Amino acid sequence: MSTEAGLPADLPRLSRNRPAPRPGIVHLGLGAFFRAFGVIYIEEAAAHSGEDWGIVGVSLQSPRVHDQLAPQDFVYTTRELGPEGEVLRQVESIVDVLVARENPEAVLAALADPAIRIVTLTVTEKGYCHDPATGRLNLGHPDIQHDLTQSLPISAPGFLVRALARRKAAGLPPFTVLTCDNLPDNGRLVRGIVLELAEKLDPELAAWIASEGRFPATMVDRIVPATKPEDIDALAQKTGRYDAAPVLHEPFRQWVVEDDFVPAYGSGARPDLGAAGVELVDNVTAHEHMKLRMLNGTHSSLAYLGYLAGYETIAETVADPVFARFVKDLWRREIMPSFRAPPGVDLEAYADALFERYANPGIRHRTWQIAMDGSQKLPQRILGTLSDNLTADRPSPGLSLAVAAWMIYVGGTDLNGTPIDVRDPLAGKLKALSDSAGDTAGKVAALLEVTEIFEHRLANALRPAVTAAYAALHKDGVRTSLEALA
Ligand code: CS2
Repeated sequence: MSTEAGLPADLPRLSRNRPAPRPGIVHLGLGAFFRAFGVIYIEEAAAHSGEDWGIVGVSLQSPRVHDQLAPQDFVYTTRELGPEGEVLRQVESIVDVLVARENPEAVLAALADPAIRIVTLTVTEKGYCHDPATGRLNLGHPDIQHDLTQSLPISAPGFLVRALARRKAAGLPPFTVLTCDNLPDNGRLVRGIVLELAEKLDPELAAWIASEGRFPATMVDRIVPATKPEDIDALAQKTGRYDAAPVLHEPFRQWVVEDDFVPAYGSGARPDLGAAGVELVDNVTAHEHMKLRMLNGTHSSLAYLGYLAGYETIAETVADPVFARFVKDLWRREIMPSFRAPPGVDLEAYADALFERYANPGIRHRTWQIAMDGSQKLPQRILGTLSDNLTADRPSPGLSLAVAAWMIYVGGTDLNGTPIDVRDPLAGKLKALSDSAGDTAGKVAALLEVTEIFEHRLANALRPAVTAAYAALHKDGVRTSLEALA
């Protein structure tokens, strides 16, 4: 057997250099992002204080990451890709990986372990089973329906609530719930979802969580493209050791965390995150707004428009001067005026740095990857800005074009008539709505009526500009439509 590049598959696997740390954190949703971000910060913080902060990773559905990491003692390589070269590092803080679908009881037992003080989450926007337009738990969601009646859950909110119930019954303090997903007011959002579910199951439990639980909000930032088979082979070739699950990332990182952890644990409530460069603040809202609107808002805009223009990655997209101009104008004219910068942050410099990060040729971040789950992303990335611009009477032609590009994208066919592989929890519904209307105005109107995404007032106000943008994209193509904005 050999790998794709013809390397012998019996190359030595990675293994631990030091004893595994005692666990203090369970992480739900062990994807590439957290392994290239939170795990590194936590490992640095633990190294600084000399404490053990091992992490038990949980994959909610797929056994893949378990199967990749188990034969290599759960250690893996991170590959930092900068414009001037790369830095490799071996990360050793994950001590076990559990697969919730296969063994939900093991996950609950881990979450109820007295040694666990924090549960971090990266379950993506859709993993919270909420309604993106309102931020409330979607009680009609099939996973929530399941978790309301069965004691072994399948959803992330279900695991949190059932595990908190076990801790309460055992007389233990709750764990701090530290969400690391790109959602607005993410701490308050997850708190609301957990309380809503707990209330349905046991109002006393809900009251206990409300008074004892802590749900600090966070702003997380690092660009982490998906690892491809060729990346695995290239790394093995370089190091002579086989790592089945390396992660790639850009040099930049920023983690801003509200310093509000469960007080019952005293100084053991969290790792010394500040020593690793995490910004511990009282309120993260300003940072969150900035990041979601400036980075994720333009990422999604570039993803839909770039994909429709035939570009595979963000770096390729912004290498086109028409797109470079578009994204810079989007920041300065439509996004920056829509919110208040966090104290001490120069937004012009922030935008310049973002552009450099997008242009990093080492990071092949696919437009298709970012385009995923748009129904869950649009409200906090683009629609909030549009809504604030409306209130202020500020035009938003670039963001309207981005919404129109998303509508064409979820219609399932690109501008050349080629089918698009749309990944979105609402994909079926969105395509059916688009197909049901005969013309541009009808398609735009039908999609604006999806109340999970668009508020009524905003939908009405957006209709003329988005209809015109949709028609222009079809008639003139993406680049000409962008040039017309300049
Ligand atoms: C991206 C984010 O995939 C996406 O939707 O916009 O993952 C983005 O790369 C990160 O939020 C950067 O911090």
